Amino acid sequence: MAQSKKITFGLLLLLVISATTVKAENGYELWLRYNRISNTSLRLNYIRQLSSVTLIGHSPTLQAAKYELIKGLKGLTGSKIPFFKKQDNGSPGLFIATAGNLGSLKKNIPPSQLQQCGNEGYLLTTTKTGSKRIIITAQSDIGILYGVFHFLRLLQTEQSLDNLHILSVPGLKLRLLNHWDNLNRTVERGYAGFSIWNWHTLPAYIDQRYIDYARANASVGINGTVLTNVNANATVLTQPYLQKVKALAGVFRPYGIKVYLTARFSAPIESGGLKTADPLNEQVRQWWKDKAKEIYALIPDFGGFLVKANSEGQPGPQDYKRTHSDGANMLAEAVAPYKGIIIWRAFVYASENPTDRHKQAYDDFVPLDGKFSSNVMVQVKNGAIDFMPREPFHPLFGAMPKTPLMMEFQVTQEYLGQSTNLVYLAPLFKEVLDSDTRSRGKGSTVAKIIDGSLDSHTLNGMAGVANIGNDLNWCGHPFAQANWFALGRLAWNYSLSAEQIAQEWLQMTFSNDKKFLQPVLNLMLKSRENLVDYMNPLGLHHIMGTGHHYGPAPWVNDQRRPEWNPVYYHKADSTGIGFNRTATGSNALSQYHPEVRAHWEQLDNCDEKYLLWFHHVPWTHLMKNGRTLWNELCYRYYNGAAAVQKMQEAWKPLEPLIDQERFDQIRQLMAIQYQEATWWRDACLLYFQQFSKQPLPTGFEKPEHTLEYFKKLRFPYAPGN
Ligand code: GCW
Repeated sequence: MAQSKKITFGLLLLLVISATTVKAENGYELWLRYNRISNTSLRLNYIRQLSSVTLIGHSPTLQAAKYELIKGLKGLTGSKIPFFKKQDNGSPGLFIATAGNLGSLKKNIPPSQLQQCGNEGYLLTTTKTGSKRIIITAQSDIGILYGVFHFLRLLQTEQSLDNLHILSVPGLKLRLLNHWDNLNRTVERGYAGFSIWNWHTLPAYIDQRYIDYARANASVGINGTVLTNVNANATVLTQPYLQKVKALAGVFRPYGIKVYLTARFSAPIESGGLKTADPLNEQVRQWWKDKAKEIYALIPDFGGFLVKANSEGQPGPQDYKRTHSDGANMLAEAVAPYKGIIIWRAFVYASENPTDRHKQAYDDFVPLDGKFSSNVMVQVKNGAIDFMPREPFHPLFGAMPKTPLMMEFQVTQEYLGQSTNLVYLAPLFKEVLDSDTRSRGKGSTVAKIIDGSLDSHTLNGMAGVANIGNDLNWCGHPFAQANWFALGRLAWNYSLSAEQIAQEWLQMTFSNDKKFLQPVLNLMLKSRENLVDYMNPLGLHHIMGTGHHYGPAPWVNDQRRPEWNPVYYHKADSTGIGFNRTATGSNALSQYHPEVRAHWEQLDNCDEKYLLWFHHVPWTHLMKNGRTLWNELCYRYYNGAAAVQKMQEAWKPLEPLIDQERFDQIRQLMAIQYQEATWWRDACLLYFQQFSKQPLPTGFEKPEHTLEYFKKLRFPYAPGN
């Protein structure tokens, strides 16, 4: 008797322990963890509502949907739910089929809604009559897969499944990742290890990571991936590499993801043995046509080429006195028979050109509006300089109505703390998308330019420079995963708020516990503004370390090209600081619509976020809050760094609420972030102080090191360079 009591007690203890310990996690599962739902009554309710799953059809895409459901439902509910594949057998539960296979259930769905689903959209709905059914339907298999991921997300975020009625259709057609991955597996501006593409073992070896990458992308609606760096290598266009690309395309296809490659403009010379790459040369044109034919024979749904030309040393049509449109149209002609597209980047600037770098892309591209073939898109970075922590929107948005413009955001945090800083980027993305270009009257937002609605373009899209590498947790910083997630979610639906997306991601990635969610949500939402304060307040930009872009280096003035020097951008001197881009300066402002200009043009009422972006401002200038510019600069830098300390404090008490592994990783990274924030603060203020000749406002702690100390710091092996 005593013995059996002991055993029961032991068992109980074990049960209690297993119910309360949080499982070990390394972040590999991303937001697709499918951990057991901790709210028991909710979990039991789900099990009741999902007494069976019927999934009609067996294409590879539907198989992927089924795999995800089996994995997801088992993990989330802890119960093995029976799966059926027969036409309606009447069982209550979840019923999944494309419109054509809905059978008698079709009467539950208004035909107009099915129509609206289009190629990729889906509908989640609950039947009103008969046995209770939850239906996931779409016009296409990929719509079903997207619907399944949405459905799982409802469970992961503990939503009610009663009376569902969700119709979801993507707002943008092309939702792409751009990998800046080299064939030797280094990643330009990659801070999460080496490239996930193991070119050496492809095509024979399919790493599980490729499949999990596709799952993660499909779960947020990403439907294309450019595998290679825009600083391109023609080798990827050779037959052995195309075989490898074909293998990846085969993995991604069921997940609705097309592959794209970057095309090195001089490939006909390097790889084809021709003497020229002149886009008007017949042999060159034929070479690209043959190449396209070769690629499409292997990969019939190949997306097309992304091209960086005549920028930062890359070859391009201007080498032959041709224009960007000549170059793009030649490639467009080669892929047109296969419905391929060309994405031509507008990130161009040249050292021979003395014009403010801010103006160069606009000067080059606006005259070409209307000259691009119909299967060309021009891909424009969100701002005119280069993915700075804060930039005004690129003046090309709204200025090329005859050309479909694709948005290029940077998900990898080249200038936003790389992979040691917790910075949630959705507020940055939203700020740009919501900016009003005024180009076609009030409400001509950047979002409406890129979705094609303002100018009736059918091609439209958004790309994000990926932050993915072969680190165990994919992105280096556990919170960097949120930026990949946010890019996908916004490309699908740009009207989601940064907060909604963060909340979803946190619930899926960490916990549904409100005690965790509230403080962390708060910290994520403030993180980008804090970073702006400790790195680039008030419109400062491009003052980071040379080459690797790690840490502050506003003093650098010895680079070969003027626009590679931080001093070119901040222009600090004894009279003040900032880049005069008004009519008395470079006049980059003239590239914006007069109503936009009006917010920025006058020093006295310029939106202070962009003050030093557009004006050279006296140190004694009075800010709207009454502080002098110098004092405000100090205040911002100190405030930004202090905010990181607050973040650390907010993180500390959360230890019991999540797994130890990720808690510790984040705690350590936050300590690094604090060091880096104070480094930025002290180095920048000591440097600018030489010009302002003013003391730190009273009460601010003195920097621990001298300016000389900061200037001597070297990072020869900083990543991503
Ligand atoms: O942001 C800059 C980067 C380069 C990059 C370039 C570009 C791929 O520092 O590393 O090159 O922009 O976008 O082409």
